[in-house]
Amino acid sequence: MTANEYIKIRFGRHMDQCTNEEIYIGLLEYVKDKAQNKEIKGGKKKLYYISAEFLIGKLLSNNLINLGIYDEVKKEVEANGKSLAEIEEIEVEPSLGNGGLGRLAACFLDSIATLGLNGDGVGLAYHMGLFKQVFANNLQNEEPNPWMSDHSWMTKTDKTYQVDFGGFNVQSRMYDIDVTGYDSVTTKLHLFDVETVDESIIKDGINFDKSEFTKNLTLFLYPDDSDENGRLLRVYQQYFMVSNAAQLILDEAVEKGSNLYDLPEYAVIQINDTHPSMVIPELVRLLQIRGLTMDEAIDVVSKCTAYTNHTILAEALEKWPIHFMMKAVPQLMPIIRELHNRIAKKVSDPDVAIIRDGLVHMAHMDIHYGISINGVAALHTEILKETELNKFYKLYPEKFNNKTNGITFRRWLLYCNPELASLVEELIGPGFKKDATELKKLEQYMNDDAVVNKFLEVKDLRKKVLKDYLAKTQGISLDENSIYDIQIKRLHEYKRQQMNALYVINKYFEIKEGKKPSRPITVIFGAKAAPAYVIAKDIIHLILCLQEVIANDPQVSPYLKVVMVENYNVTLAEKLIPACDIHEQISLASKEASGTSNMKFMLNGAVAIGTMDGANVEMHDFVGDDNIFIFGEDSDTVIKRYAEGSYVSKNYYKKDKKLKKAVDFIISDKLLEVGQKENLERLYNELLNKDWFMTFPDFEDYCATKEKAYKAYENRLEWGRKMIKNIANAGFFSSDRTIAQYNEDIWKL
Ligand code: GL2
Repeated sequence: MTANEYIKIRFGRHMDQCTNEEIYIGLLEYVKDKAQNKEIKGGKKKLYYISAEFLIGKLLSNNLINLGIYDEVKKEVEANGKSLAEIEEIEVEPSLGNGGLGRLAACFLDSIATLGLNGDGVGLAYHMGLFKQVFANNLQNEEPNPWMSDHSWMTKTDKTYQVDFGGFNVQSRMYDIDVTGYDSVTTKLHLFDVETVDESIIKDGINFDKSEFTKNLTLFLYPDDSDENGRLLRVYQQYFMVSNAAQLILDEAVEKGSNLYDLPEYAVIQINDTHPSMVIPELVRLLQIRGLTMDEAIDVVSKCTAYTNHTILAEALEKWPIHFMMKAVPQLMPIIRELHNRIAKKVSDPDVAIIRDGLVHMAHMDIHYGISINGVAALHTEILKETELNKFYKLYPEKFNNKTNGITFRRWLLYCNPELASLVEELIGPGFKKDATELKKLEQYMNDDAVVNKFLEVKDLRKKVLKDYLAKTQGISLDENSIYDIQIKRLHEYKRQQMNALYVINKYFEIKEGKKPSRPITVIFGAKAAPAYVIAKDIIHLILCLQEVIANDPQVSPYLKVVMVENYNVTLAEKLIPACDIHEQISLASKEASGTSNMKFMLNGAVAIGTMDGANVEMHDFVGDDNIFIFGEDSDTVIKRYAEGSYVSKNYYKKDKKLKKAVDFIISDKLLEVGQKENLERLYNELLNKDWFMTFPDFEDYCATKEKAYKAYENRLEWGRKMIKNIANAGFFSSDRTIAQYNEDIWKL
């Protein structure tokens, strides 16, 4: 049945008589039907990828592409005088993630299905997801982000479980989203929810009564944890997620014939960061209820789980106070104590203990009781082995391995940049769609000027598309002849958006002094700051103030523009990335575990300005010095400086006049005209007295490297060659490669 015929039956009318809403609903149901027909038949062993986040993005076009019916449906829609792009706008992006970690989980599901592996995702159905960002008075405000509706990709199942907390229990419900593989099978994303959740308790912005746990359990992703109830809620959420997952895992194994002693033959669990770590004691607990002894249960579980570490920042290596655990999940504490004691008997070093100073170290539990621990880029894994987790590495060298992150080329090339995809196909054939390493064949065209010009033309076209999109959706006007210099990622001091902002200030002064750039520059930011992360919000404030001051300065505005897009999300990324000329990957070396937007930009022919951090290092290995702009101190220098505790930001400020002038501008009258004194002064003082992520030592090199990049951009043909070199070498960063490696080394499905 064609989409047209389906819609005719569904609405009793031909497509051309339907509204866009009706066509959207019709297509959604049509696609769901098709996806379900491709459900994987299953195998004995199954992967459960448990994650607090799945940043899946809109699904209509993605599913049409993966099911191989995109062109056909688009034609049908157009033949009826409608536009698929407009129909897509009706879909609300599910807001089930925050950043790279969540988007990675979504790319992984796509690749798992594409490779035909028996694996499902397990997470939570947050009603409001991550907050929606709204700007007012140059400040970030947070609003609820409702995305569920009657017509959604989620299908209600009849699976429900009881989840017990200290003093109360809840009944869960499982909802499924089909995950279509590219020309392959369909797997599932299982999202758990609880029926007592009550959206009406949300008051002004994203505030709600944090003590009403049965009403707020699945309201928000990462609810504010700046107070005790907020932190408790996070424990409740995590336990709710893993208790459901554990019950599902055991049920499915038993259904397939497991006697539970052989569970490792039926299930492997990937613990994505430490949010799902409680799955270990929960499985031990449930196995005991089902008849295994403590010894047997621990033995079984420790053959089933694997842990991925996504950051060396302490804030993400969760440690929960025992009194929280006693309150929220008292049934787990005896098991966690047992897990702790067994290790303590063998290893006396308190640094590797599971319980220390009244805190339960979740990552330590994962490492002692799992089969694998992996970092997400070569450098990151080395840092884990040599410094952060060195003592664990010495205990279990065989458990440590690297899995450099990847992205799905279906969404991040075929869907988001069809013009580039067809140019590539015209040149090297369609093989790259299934085998990303075939992109390498593009290198043979690097000296063919006619071909190079075609790549430049596609970029120009995508810059125009972005311009139109931002004009329409956010009232922003761009100059498509300017250089689009883009930094889009979570707002965090280690990612150093503040350094980019200082560069902007520096450029502003240069232009005022008459040193005009040969081509206008548009510096684009997109970032949400965690609601309780004060300095991150101050950095957003600074950027928004700069945007206003510069836009209103006729001397500067023809040459420099700052744009901060509102509510940065997957949908915006899909428009920004294909249009980008230069992307900013400027984290403090050693701090960005991998980065994944860097890979998406590379694939879309943008050139990076970056530090030797995360996956930038591997990108540099592939493309060489001429095709990526590397600057700044390396991770060894940075790690050493932290160890010595010798960094004094003020010394750099005093030495470097350009830097001093830029930093002082933060609290200048000019900025205070449009900004808040409190916020700007706080940020100024933070930089001057702390600058924990060391922007000042890298500033000079950063400025010089940006100038080099802007200059290089003017040689259009040479720049086009850099673009091709980047695209041609992006193949390694396909999540199909990453997932194949996970399977080969860890999951063994
Ligand atoms: C992150 C890292 O910061 C990022 O560098 C990495 O690419 C992703 C995926 O591995 O994981 N860790 C983390 O907590 N978030 C990330 O994006 N949110």
